[in-house]
Parts: sequence; structure tokens; C-alpha cells
Amino acid sequence: MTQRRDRPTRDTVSRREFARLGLSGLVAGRLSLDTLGGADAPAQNRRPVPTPAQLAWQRDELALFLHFGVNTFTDREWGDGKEDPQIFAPTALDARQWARAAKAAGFRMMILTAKHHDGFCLWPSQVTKHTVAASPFRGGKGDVVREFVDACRAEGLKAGLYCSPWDRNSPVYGDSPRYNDFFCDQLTELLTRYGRIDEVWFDGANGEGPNGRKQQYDWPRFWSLVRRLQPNAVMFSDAGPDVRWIGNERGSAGETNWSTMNPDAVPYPGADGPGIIAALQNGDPNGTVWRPGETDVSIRPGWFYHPAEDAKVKSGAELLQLYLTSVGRNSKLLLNVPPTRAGLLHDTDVARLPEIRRGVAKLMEGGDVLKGRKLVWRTAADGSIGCEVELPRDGSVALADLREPIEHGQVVSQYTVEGAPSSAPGAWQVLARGTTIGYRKLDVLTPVAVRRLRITLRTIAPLAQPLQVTVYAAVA
Ligand code: FUL
Repeated sequence: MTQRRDRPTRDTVSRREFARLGLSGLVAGRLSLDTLGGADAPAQNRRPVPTPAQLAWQRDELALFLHFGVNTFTDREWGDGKEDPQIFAPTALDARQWARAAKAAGFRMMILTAKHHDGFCLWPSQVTKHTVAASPFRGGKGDVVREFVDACRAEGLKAGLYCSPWDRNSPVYGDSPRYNDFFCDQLTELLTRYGRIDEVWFDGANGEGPNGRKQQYDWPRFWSLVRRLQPNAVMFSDAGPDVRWIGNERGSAGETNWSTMNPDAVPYPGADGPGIIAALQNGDPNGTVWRPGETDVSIRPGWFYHPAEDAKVKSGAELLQLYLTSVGRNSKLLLNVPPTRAGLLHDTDVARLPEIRRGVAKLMEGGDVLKGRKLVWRTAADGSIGCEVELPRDGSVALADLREPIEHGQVVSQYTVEGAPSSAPGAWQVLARGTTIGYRKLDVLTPVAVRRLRITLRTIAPLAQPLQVTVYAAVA
């Protein structure tokens, strides 16, 4: 998520000590970031489970990411903070167009870069002049965050905000306590002016300020503030606390993807070191907190709009693949579609978005071969759990959709889907196999004619409720 991963020094305190310190702003650099675990550490012998907000976040499956700001007008990916606000001049900005495109394609939330690393604020912040109020947009009276949130509400979408802690414009960046105050003031504006916000998105980029000093972020303070101002929002970062980065920007969650995490594995956003990416990709079956992975990827090569990339928008087939490697691997897809200089989503991108749903529907068009069947699960002597079903006729199957009852936690560590034809009932052939399932595991199946299906699982703790299994027939 970030290219700047230097490790600030830090000390740790216990969870109890943090609770005692409460929301104090005086604790910069003193707290371990795992003290704010999203779903709190489970009672002994109980595995972590999602909070209602984490569960809703996961079930939404698709969110649209919008990178928009001065970079849109300079054709850059990272601004240096010296941009003249006058360059921010979208001519036809229409946030409803963004929201309509998202909604029509099945997206449930949009997340806007209210502030990127260049420090330019898309809302009229009172704590800096480097904002939309100093731009020609709507005669200096505009507020892109307001228009964005209003558009979300009008289309029934949830709203999320990205506020970059790295700020290359702020004169106090690097003067750690002062910048932390400044950043909290900005968060307070964003989280009190616009009604309900469902996700707050933090990247971990961390540079030096004009004083030559590296900024020490007070993450516990930021997170406490967000929790207090928007208790229903999930917070995203490399280190959660509610939702973790999936470890790459290619759109690919780990094939093994536990929603539980060991919070020490990624102690703060932007942490670097051996094992961090693997921990983000795979989670940890023995993790003490529920911290599912979010997969962020752009529909174009860059995060911001660049005219030169108009012919490089991902194809429908590529977008379907992203869905399968994110949602289909127990993650959530946060797909970036950057507004143009006009302030609109590009026609090509808008036309591609519905391809995700179309592609999924096509994989499912043969219908569920198990529809109306009650699966009977048996535990074998070796501890595995299995079920076997006879289908009405021979035919090949296209897709398996397996789901664990994650409101009770995640426990499946291995599974196999096998099929056998009526001509050779004992000749089981593997159609798909994998490790974790979680919220949802989607597998495109080996296309062979089968009459019987067998599903076998291994779990690391008892399943609270049976697995939900849907297997779609292939269409000839
Ligand atoms: C990263 C940033 O550096 C990129 O510019 C982009 O915003 C990406 C989603 O997160 O940390």
C-alpha cells in the first residue's frame, strides 16, 4: 500500500493500560498499535468473531475507490505539496454520475481521497489554506466531500473517506505533536461535518517534514478519535484495526486467507520487514483479532486519472478475475476508478464496471445442482468432515461457491470438491481443492461430467453451523 516503510521507534503498553489512558492525546509514541484491535481479543477458548460493522463491510463485497485531486490535473501519481490550488478546476464534476455507475454495477460503497499525500483537501478545511476553497471549483465555494457524500446518500451507497497522514504541504509535518494535532483536526472535520461515514481509509506513508525530521504518527490517538466520532465505521490500514491491507495492489488475496490476525505481525501502518506481506496476505489461523483483508486495485495502471491510460482500462475478463481472487478468496474488492479532469468517470471505465456482475452471472447461469438438497455431513475417523450427493443426471459443473458461517468465526483449513461419473462411481476426481474458505470461496471447476459430488473439509475448531454449498451446472 505504501512505498515508504521506515519503522518509527515505539514502545508498548498493555490493552488494559490503554483503556485506562482512554482517548488521551498525550500518548504519542507510547502505545502499541495492537491495543486497538478491531474485534477485541476473544475470551479464553473462544475464537475471534467479526463485529457487526466488519460483517456488513465483508458482505458488501464491492466498493469503489476514487482517487481525485491535484494529481488529476498535473498528471502525476504523487504530488509534492507545492501545487497551486488554482489548477484544481473540474469543469463538469458530477458525483451522482460516480454513484450511479457504482450502484448500477453492484457496488455498495464509495471511498474518496479527501486528502492524498500532496495535502490538498477536497473539502474546505479550516486548518489549512491548501484546499478546494482556494481553487476555481464552484467559485471557491465548492466542497467535493459534501457532493460525494450527498451522491452516496442519494444512490443508497455507503460513504468512506481516505485521509492521507503523509502530507507534503503541511508546514508542521515532521513536528510530530503539532502535526498530530493538525491531522486530528482534519479528521474531526471530516467525521463531524458529513453525517455517517462507514469506512476510514489510512495508508501508512511516512516521510520527513520541512524540518528534516520524520513524522511520528500517533496512531492510537487517530484510531481512538475515529472510534469516538464514527463508532460504526471500520478503519482500514496495514495494521487495521478493523480491516487490514491484503499485501499487494494487484488485486490478489492470498489463496490461504484467514480473517484472524496476530496484531504483532503488522504492528503499525507502513511497518516493513520479513514476513509482513505474508501475514497480510494470509492472516493467521491462531490470530487473536478479527481483521479481514481488503483488496485494493485500480481499473487502470495508475491510481489517478491519466489520459494516456485510456486504452489501458482492465477488460471485463480481467475484472471478473479480480473478483474471483478477492471476494472469491474471503476478501473484499476495493476497485479504483479515478475521475477525469472533467470530474466524471470515463465512459470506458463506466462501461466495464458491470462486466463483473455479468461475468459472475454467466458462471452461475446453469443453476445450482444442489438446490433443495439437504447435505448430510459426517465426521470420518481421521477427523475430516464430508458429504456426498448423487445428482439427477450426469453433467459438468462450472463453479463452486462455499461459505462458512463467519459470524461464528473462521475454522476451515482445508477442503476438496470431488466428482465421479455414473459410469465409474468410485473414480473420484478432484474438481477443486484449497485451504481457507471464510466468508466466501469461489472455485471455477475442472469441466468433467459427474453424477456424484463429494465435499471434504478439515477444520481447526468445530464448525458452528454447516458450510453453505452451492455448485453451478456448466452450460453446454
Ligand atoms: C498508497 C498510495 O501511496 C498510493 O498513491 C495510493 O493512494 C494507494 C491506494 O495507497 O499508499
